[in-house]
Amino acid sequence: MSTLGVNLSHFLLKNDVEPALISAIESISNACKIIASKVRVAGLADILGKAGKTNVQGEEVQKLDELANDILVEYLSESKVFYGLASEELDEPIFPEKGKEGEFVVSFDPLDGSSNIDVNVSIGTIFSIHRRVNGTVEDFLQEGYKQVAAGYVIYGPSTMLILSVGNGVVGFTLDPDTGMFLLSHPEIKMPEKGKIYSINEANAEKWDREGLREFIQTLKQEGYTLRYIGSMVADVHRTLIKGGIFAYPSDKKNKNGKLRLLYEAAPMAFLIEQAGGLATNGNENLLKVKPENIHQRTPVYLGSQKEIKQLLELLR
Ligand code: AHM
Ligand code: MG
Repeated sequence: MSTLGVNLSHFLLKNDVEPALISAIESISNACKIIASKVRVAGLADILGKAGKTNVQGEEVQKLDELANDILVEYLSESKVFYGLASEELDEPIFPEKGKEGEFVVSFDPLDGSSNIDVNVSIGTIFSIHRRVNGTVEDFLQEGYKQVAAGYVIYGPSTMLILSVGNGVVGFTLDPDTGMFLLSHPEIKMPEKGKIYSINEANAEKWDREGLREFIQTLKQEGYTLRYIGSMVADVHRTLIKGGIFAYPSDKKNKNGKLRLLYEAAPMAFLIEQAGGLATNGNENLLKVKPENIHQRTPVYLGSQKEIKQLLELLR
């Protein structure tokens, strides 16, 4: 079912998503609605924060990425469906008291691109859900293709939830009047080929992967243009909708690049592939990489079929 305007829970029910997974996704979407409301007034929070570091409600003013993390931890710990939580903001995973019988583990980046908060540029929350297998930290270290759901919420001019439960990609827009995520993009399919490349080209001198500079040069000759926001959620969102390529490669200083496998690369790779694109670390499909630790970094190349195939031919 893909009736425009239907709300998230109804959509999941109608698509026969298992009840525990519906609860899991609902708890994430509820936490993200709260984060969206904080992001919307981020500038004000700073002004209010100056008076003794408490806001008008008498609450302590926190940095927004810490706040986003606290909100997610609280909501997801209460939801009973998550046996474990791993966050980019926390050194170790959390195993909530109420999640002892939980069927899933979730990994998330609470507020990706948070260096962009000060300049009012789109940022987001990224999440990845795996099934509980052993009931240990090992459960977070499953390959990306084993995700049962992945998605992100982008806090932009509108707040959107982009989601895959393994049968395509759908998008919901937060309706400020009803406070509900309503289906706005029933089937997100990437074009076979795009016109945009998205990479921090200031690092070009440092890139250590042979063939990458040549690849970018080829795209320029083919008439591609560059768009780079520096906020992965925003850059991937554009790539998902318009096609092209987003990359964060390794370089001489950062041998594994910058982005994290669990919280950023794997969920985005899942969405990109579910929308018909390809995702690689330059050597293998990102979804086949078995993580060795929860905070592991990886080079990332995500995009349309044409660009990723072309890249893989040139990389040495
Ligand atoms: P963060 O998780 O600390 O916010 O860092 C990740 C962000 C991504 O959103 C973005 O793709 C990347 O960092 C940009 O890095 P750079 O400024 O080096 O181009
Ligand atoms: Mg991040």
